[in-house]
Amino acid sequence: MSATKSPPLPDAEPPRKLLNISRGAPSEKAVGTTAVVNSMKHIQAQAGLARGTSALLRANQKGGFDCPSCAWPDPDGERSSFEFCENGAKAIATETTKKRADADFLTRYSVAELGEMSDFVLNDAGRLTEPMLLDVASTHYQPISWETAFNLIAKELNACATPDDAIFYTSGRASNEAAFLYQLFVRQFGTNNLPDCSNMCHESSGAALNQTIGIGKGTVTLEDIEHTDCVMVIGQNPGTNHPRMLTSLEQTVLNGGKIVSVNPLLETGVKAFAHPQKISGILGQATPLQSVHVPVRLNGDLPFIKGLLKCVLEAEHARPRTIVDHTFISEHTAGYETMIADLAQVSWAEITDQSGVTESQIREAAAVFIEAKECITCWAMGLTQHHNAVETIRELVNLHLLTGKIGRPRSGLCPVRGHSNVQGDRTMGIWERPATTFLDKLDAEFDFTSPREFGYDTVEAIEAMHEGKGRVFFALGGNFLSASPDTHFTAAALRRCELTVQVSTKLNRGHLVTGKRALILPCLGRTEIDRRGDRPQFVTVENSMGVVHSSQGKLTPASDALLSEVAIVCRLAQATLCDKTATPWNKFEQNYDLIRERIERVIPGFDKFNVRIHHPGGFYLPNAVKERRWNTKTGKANFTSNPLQPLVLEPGQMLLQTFRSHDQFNTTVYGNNDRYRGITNERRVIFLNREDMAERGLKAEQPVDITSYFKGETRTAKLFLAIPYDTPKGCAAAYYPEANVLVPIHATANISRTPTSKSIVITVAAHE
Ligand SMILES: Nc1nc2c(c(=O)[nH]1)N[C@H]1C(S)=C(S)[C@@H](COP(=O)(O)OP(=O)(O)OC[C@H]3O[C@@H](n4cnc5c(=O)[nH]c(N)nc54)[C@H](O)[C@@H]3O)O[C@H]1N2
Ligand SMILES: Nc1nc2c(c(=O)[nH]1)N[C@H]1C(S)=C(S)[C@@H](COP(=O)(O)OP(=O)(O)OC[C@H]3O[C@@H](n4cnc5c(=O)[nH]c(N)nc54)[C@H](O)[C@@H]3O)O[C@H]1N2
Ligand SMILES: [Mo]
Repeated sequence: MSATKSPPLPDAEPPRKLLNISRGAPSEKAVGTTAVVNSMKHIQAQAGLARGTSALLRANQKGGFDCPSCAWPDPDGERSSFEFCENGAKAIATETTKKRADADFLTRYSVAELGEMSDFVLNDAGRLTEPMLLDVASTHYQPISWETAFNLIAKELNACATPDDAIFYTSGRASNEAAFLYQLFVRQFGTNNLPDCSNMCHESSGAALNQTIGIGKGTVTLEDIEHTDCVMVIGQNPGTNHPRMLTSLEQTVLNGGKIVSVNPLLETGVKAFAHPQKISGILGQATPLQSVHVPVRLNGDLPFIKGLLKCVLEAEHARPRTIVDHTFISEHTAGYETMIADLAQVSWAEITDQSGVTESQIREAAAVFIEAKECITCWAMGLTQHHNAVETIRELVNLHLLTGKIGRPRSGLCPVRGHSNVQGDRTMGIWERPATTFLDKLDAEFDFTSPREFGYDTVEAIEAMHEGKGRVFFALGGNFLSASPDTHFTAAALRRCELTVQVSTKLNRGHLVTGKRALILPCLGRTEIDRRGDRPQFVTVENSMGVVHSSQGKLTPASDALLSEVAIVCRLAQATLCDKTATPWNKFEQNYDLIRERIERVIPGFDKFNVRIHHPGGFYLPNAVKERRWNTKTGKANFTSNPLQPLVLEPGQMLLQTFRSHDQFNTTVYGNNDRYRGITNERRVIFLNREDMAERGLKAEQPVDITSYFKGETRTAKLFLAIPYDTPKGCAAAYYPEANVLVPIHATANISRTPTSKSIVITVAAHE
C-alpha cells in the first residue's frame, strides 16, 4: 500500500442522522417489574439466557465479580441473590454478549465505513477478539500478533525524544492490580503523564475535599445512608446512574428519613421507587422518596447552598446553641469567622436571582436540613462539571462543618463515584499530580527514581497532542475521543500522534479516529475467568465508600486470544523497558498475590492485603475524617470563602447540560431509549423549557441546530429534535457524547480543570 495516499477520514462525531422518535410522559416511579423485564431482555438478546443469568447471579456477590457498571457499594452484611440493577444488567449483557467484533468484522469494513455506523451499532458489533493494527495510510485494521504489537509500541515509545512525549490514559474500570502496575510502568518509563477519566468526573470533588477535610473521598457508609435523618441528593440522577442507591434511599425513607433533591429536573428515580425484589414493588406499589425538590437553575447550586447557610445561621439565632455546632467548630475547624463575614455580604436577592429558586423553596429545603439531627449529602456530575465546581463543593463542606454533620455516624459527605473502580485507580497512584510521599515509597520499593514533575491531565493531554507534543497515546480502557470535550479538537489532537493504542473490550469511535498507526489490544472483561500461572486469578476494586473487595469472573473468555489487563501491562513494560527495569513483571503476570504484596508495602491501608481480601465482602480503607482527624495543611477542617461567580448570558442564550440517558454507560450506547424521560428511539434530542421554545418559535420535535459560545469562539451541533420538558427557563439538556462537539476545550473548572460539560452557553435555532 502506498504510504503517500491518504485514505478518507472517519467522522469524529456520531452520524448526524435521525431515527424515528416516539414520546410519552416521563415516568412517575423508578424500577419495579418493567426494569426486571428490561434487564432480562438485554441479557437474553446479548448473552443468551444461561450464560447471561449465570453472570447476573454472580454480580456483586461475595466471591463473585464486581459489577462493571457504577461504583455504588454492596451491603456489608447479608446480600440478596439479586445484587444488580437494570443498568448493571445492561453492562453485564454488553460484556457477556455472544456477538464478536472479530478480525472478520474489522477487515470487512474500512475505518471510514465503520465511522458511518452509530455508537449503538459499533458497540453492538460485539466483543473484540484479537489484537488489530491500523497501519500507516491504511484503510482497514489487520490482525497482528501480540508479540509484534508489543514490539511496535516499545519501538515507538523508545523513539520519543523525552518520556513526556507519551501519554497514558486510564478509564475507571481497570482493577487495582492493573492500575498499580500501569502507573509503575509509566513512572519507570519516566513520565507522570497519567490523565484519567476522573479528570472529567469527580476531580472537582477531590480538589474541594482534599483542601477542606484532607481526604479526596467520601466519609460515610451504606449503613449511615440507610439510617440517617436526611439525604440531600444534589446534581445526581441515581435512578439511571446508580440504581441500587434507590434501594438504600427507600430504606432511609422507611426508617423515617427524608430525601431532599436538588436538580433542575424532576428525575424519575428520586420521585418514587418500586423495589423489584419486594412483593409490594412487584405489585407496582412504589415508596415516594423525595420530600422536597428544589429545581435550581443549572449552576445555581452555590447561591442555593449560601441560602441554606443563611437559614442555618438564622435558626441558630432564634434557638442559640442548638443548630450551629460551636464545640466542633472551635475544636476542629479553621476559617470560620472569614466564612461567616463573607456570607453576610451576600444578599437574598443575589441568592434567589442566581439560583433560580425562590426564598421559600430554599427555606423549605433548609427546614429539613436543620431539623435533621444527622444528614448526608450525595452528589455527582451535576456539581462537578461547572466552572466553579470546586467552590460549590467547598460550600457544601461549609454547610456540614457549620452544623458538625461530618465525621460521626449517619452524617457526612458522599461524592457518588461513576466508574466501578475509578476511586481505586486513584488510590493505586493513577494521577498526574502524585504526592511526593507516594513516589518516595514507590521508588524505595522498586529501586528506581520516579519523575517528580507533574504530568498532563486530560485537557492538558489533548492540548499537548494538538500542539504535536504527544507522540504516543496509550489508553487502558475507555473511549478518550468521545468522552473528552470538543470532539473535533480532540480528534485533531489524536490524529497528530505517531501511534495510538487502546486496551479495550468493545469497539468504539475512539478506535476509528487515531494516530498515524493504531492498535487495538483486546482484554478480558470482569465477568471472565482470568487463568494465569497455575490457577484462576482474581483482582480487587474499591467502591465509592472505600471498601476494597475481590472480583473474580467465572465465564469462559470471549476469545482465547484475550489477555488480562495485568498481563498486557506486564508485557508492555518488559518489551519497553527491557533491562532498564529490575521489576519481576513476569512473576507479577503469573501470580496477582505478588502484586498485592507490593501494593501493601507502598500504599497505606492495605496491611495484610492478601489475607484480608479473603474476608467476605472485603475491608474498609482507613478514613481519618470518620475519626475527625484532618490531614489538611492547617491540621483542621477548613471553612472556605467561595464568592458567587454567575455566568453572564447574552439575550437569547441558554445553558446546556450534557447528561446520560437511561440506555447508555458513558459513551457505550445500549439502546436509543430514555424510558424515565419518556423518549423512545432517539438520542439526538435537546430538552427545552416550553417558554424558551415558544420564544424561539420552536415546535415539539422540530429539528434544530445548537451553537455554543466561549471567549469569542463558536461551535455547532446540527440536527437535534427540540423536546418540550419540565426544565427551568434558560436550562437545556442533551445527551453526551452527541453534544460533546459543543463543549469548548478551554472551558474548564477553576483548580480541577474539569470540562464544564454541565453549563455550556448556547443558542438554539431551527435546523438549516
Ligand atoms: N447506567 C449508567 N450508570 C452510570 C453511568 C452511565 O452512563 N450509565 N455513568 C457512570 C459515571 S462515570 C458517572 S460519573 C455517574 C454519573 O452520574 P450522574 O451525575 O447522575 O450523571 P448525569 O447523567 O451526568 O446526571 C447529572 C444529573 O445532575 C443534574 N444536574 C445537571 N446540572 C446540574 C446543576 O447545575 N445543578 C444540579 N443541582 N443538578 C444538575 C442533571 O439534571 C442530572 O440529573 O454515573 C455512573 N453510572
Ligand atoms: N459532555 C460530557 N462529557 C463527559 C461526561 C459528561 O457528563 N458530559 N462525563 C465524563 C465522565 S463522568 C467520565 S467518567 C468520562 C468517561 O470516559 P471513559 O471512561 O473514557 O469512557 P467510557 O465510555 O466509560 O469507555 C467505554 C469503553 O471502555 C472499554 N471497556 C469497557 N470495559 C472495559 C474493561 O473492563 N477493560 C478495558 N480495558 N476496557 C473496557 C470499552 O471498549 C468501551 O467502549 O466521560 C466524561 N465525558
Ligand atoms: Mo464518571
